[in-house]
Amino acid sequence: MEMNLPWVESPFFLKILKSKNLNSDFEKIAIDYNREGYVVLKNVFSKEEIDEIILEMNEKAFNPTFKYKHQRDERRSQDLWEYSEPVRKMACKKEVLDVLEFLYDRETVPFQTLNFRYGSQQRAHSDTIHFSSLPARFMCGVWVALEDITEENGPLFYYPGSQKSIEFNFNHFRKDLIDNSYDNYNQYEDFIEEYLQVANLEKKKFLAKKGDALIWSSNIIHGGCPVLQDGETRYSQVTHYFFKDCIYYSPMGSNTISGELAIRYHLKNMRTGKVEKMTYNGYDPHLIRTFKFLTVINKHIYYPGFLRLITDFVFIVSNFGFKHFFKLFLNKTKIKKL
Ligand SMILES: O=C(O)CCC(=O)C(=O)O
Ligand SMILES: [Fe+2]
Repeated sequence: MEMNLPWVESPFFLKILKSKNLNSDFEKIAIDYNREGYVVLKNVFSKEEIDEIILEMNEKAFNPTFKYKHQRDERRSQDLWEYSEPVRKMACKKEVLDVLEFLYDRETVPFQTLNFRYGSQQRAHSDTIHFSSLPARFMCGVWVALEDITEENGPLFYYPGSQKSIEFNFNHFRKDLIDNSYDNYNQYEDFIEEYLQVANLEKKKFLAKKGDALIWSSNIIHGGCPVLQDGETRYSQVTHYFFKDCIYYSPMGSNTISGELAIRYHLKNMRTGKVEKMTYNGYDPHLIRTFKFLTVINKHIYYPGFLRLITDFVFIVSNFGFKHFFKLFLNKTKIKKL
């Protein structure tokens, strides 16, 4: 039975596995991923590939005189791939993409890099709160050690099997109908912490060697351990991936009760450098913006084109300015669907 889920996350996983006639290596990868929610690829990146990236991180991401349009601080920089070919190449490494495409049976859409100089010390979370897809769970992360990871420098931690729980978001623990935003992210973190106290899951740490990678499924609970040695580095690169022919959204900014989603209209595929076209399994979605960035997907609301154009105009000009409106218009991007 095919479901709207990656086959490795399907309740019919074992049946599908049998029908695939895989060799024992691939079979093991699939079984581990299904059961544990992660797999480790040992020694996939060479010293040369890594040293080049560390140089780029120090010369660009963590150099305050280098002009940088994305989020960064002294610990972490987002989307360095837009400035660095070695970073982009790591994110698009064939050996890794082959495994991802095997696990998800769809082409990968690498869309975000995070380069860490120090341990994130991030509290436990699932990436599904930030990145989700329709159909669900077509998202994963790959964490690469750019130096040896020890107990001291804040290793990645994760809870094997936790990906099998539901995709928690605000409607699971908030009583009101408020639209979510990053302002209340800590309520989600508090919730996950309490959940872990009753969930009977084992905590593991990724004590990786330089060049090792860990693939984790969208819903596995993970985070960063405390850094025990002050000032000790933990050079690492994370890439977040979606997969083709999905609708991409962020539950964190969505109203998951009313089904109004914060759609990621401008998601750039780093393999092509272009904004990724969203479809639902290849079918064109009908996206209607309801309020600010929120969007519903349906087939029945009639919303005359000229009305949409007026409200889109007001919305885009007030949020991004005149220039952006014309840029969008001329590029024939999804202005009508915004
Ligand atoms: O590297 C870490 O410590 C955590 C990173 C993380 O949670 C992520 O990139 O999704
Ligand atoms: Fe994460």
